Amino acid sequence: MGKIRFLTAGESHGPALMVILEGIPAGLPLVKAEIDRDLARRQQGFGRGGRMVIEKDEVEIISGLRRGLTLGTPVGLLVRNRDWENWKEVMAAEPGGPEAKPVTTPRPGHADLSGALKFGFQDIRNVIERASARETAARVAAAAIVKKLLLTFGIDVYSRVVQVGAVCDHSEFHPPKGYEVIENSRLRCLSATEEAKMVDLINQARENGDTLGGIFEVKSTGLPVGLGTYTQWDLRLDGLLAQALMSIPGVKGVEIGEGFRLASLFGSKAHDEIFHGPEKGFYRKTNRAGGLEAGITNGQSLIIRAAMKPISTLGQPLTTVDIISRKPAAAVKERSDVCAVPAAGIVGEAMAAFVLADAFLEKFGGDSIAEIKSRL
Ligand code: EPS
Repeated sequence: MGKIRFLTAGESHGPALMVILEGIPAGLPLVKAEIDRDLARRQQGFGRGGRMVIEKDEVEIISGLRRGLTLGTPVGLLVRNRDWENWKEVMAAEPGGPEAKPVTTPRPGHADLSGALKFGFQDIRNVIERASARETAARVAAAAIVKKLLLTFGIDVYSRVVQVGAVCDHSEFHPPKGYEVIENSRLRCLSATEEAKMVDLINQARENGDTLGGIFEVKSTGLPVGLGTYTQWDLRLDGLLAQALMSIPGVKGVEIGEGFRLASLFGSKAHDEIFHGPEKGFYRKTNRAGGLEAGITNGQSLIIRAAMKPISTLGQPLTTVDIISRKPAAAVKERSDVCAVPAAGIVGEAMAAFVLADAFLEKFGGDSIAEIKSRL
């Protein structure tokens, strides 16, 4: 990504998360409430744990904005961790103070063991804190600005949950129809019937000290033809989107359009035939490609699905080995979520938006919103 760049910092139980976002043109209208709205959306979803009762994420805008308009300068954002109050000693930056009990029993599936071995830590707390999905709050804060930029040019990016455990919602989704249902759903799910089954499954997992994963979908509408390119491997938009989505904690698979299902079809059933009409110009009647052909947007809606594995902190811990004694042990039992697929969907919106905005600015970019409008 060359036009839009961002870096986050912050530990899960440190004082705050921060992010610096670069590449936003001058003159984009923005208010804090627009960022807070997405922060709140990320915190929701049936299956979240005790931490979300403590936090009420809210952004502090440090730079890049003046009187409701972006300045074209780096945007600095801060999201404070309320839980910091309870972790001040354990997470103190200064040396001294009472020693916290080290975490020594790595959770299978988490960064714990590989992280401790990689950095030579004797306390897995040093890994947990930054590997935590808490970091995604900073991404979502920055992406709220990027999404506003895209929306200014008619591009919308929106997520929903289509699977929790083995319960699937097969309902058809044509944005923006259904937004209200999804926003009001406990699991960001379009089908109330499937949502109820998913809730039951999450309750069952919670009772058993177990966790669940699932699949979320990100759809983007209003994309112009020609974002991304086939000319180099690292410029293909499908590859960039897959990387961005795979960077979300817990995500183990990403597909575009019909994705893996296409592999089982004959070519005659797999592709989207092309038509032309006086009003529509070139058009297709199907969208199995999910809006991308050869790494270029084709004017259809972009459809991405990402599979999230079950959360690796289990109430009934799995077997592991203590990194100090090297004896068998039960994995550490941190307070955690049972299912966080709806939250991951909001992070999915964020990551897709970064890539799409970058490609959009690559093609139509300028220093100000007015300049981009004239180019578009
Ligand atoms: C997380 C563990 C839990 C989650 C956290 C991700 O936090 P804690 O250890 O404080 O209970 O709540 O997610 C968030 C804090 C968040 O904002 O999404 C983990 O280990 O990844």
